Amino acid sequence: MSDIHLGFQKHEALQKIEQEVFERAMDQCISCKVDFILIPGDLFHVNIPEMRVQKFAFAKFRQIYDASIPVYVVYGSHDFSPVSNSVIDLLAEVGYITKVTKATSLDDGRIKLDFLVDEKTGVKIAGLSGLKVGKDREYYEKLDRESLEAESGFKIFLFHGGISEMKTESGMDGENMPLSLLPRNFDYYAGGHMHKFNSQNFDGYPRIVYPGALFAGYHSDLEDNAKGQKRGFVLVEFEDKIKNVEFVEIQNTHYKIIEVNAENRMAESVNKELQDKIREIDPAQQVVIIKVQGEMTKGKTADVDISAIRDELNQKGALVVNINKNQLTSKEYCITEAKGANKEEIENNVFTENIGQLRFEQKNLLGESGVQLAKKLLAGLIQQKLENEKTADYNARIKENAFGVLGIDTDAS
Ligand SMILES: [Mn+2]
Repeated sequence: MSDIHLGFQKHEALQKIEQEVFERAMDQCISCKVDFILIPGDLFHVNIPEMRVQKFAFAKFRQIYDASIPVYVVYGSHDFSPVSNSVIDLLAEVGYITKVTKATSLDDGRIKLDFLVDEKTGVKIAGLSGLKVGKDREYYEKLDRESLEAESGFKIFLFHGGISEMKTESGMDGENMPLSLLPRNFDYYAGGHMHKFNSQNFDGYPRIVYPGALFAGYHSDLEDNAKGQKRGFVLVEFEDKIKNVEFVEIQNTHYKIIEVNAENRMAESVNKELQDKIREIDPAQQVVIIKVQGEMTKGKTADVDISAIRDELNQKGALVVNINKNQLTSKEYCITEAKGANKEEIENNVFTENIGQLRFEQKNLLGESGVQLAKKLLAGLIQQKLENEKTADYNARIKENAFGVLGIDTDAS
């Protein structure tokens, strides 16, 4: 299994699903009595996830360990740490999982990978972690392939990255590498990074398999789930050769998706369609995903009233309401390009040229005073989090800045 992304979810209801899906997948491995588990990266969403996540992960891996099931892991691009500063390394330190990558630099500059042998089955496993974008390729190009390819026996290669020949997910092409960079002649290639299940055979590469994300690791994964993308892991049966590769679905939750095309329409008619559509569904205990896209003829994108929709769905018991307006624009209000010799000038010009498109009753938000206010607000919002500053403290500080600039009394609310 791969791309579990533990710790990605921010919403409590989704955190619970993320945990349950992981636990059920692991429980199923225990009840199937698998010989071992392979995780080719992105087990965690970040290298050091919050304590809540570490707790349930350690508890589950302890059970896997007690069931005598080895877990072989490489870092993904998310849980990677160049200095072994990842919760992956803690799990490896206590012996619950085993890091596969055993690389040594040869005198000629090439990189030699050693095999690890699974005690019970004698399977030989080698692999490479996913690195930050672009670094992988360099690493693969330096690999001492001959020794990897010549090794006898049943061999598995773990890797984290996209393969151009297998492209199925749009928008990720730039990061993919050619298949030929992988060493040949392994019996099975356990791939991570691609979030949709994909299994293909190529000459010299008999089985390249991406199980895909176990639940969701990108925001778009939830949308894909809502559109019917199945999630789970891959169960592989082998003796001296692969006998069977089976996708095992793990259910996660129930979804409702509402899509509205706002192209050439006005905000009122988009709002009306949204309201009609949400009344057609029963959102109780569902993850509701609302996607509004296209270029409106009139009004601001903020006129598409999502807060009323969110309230109504929450009142009817929706588990989570996700609203995606990323691809919604308006002809009437679009940021015009502004030039300038420096940051100060560019900011000034952007605000001055765009503020004319706004219609507010409060006159101080318009004209020169509006520009000055916008600049002050930007200066207040642009501040970075301080070292060791807690997120809650940072959020409070930024809000205070903004309300201060706008002259809003926060105590009154
Ligand atoms: Mn991933």
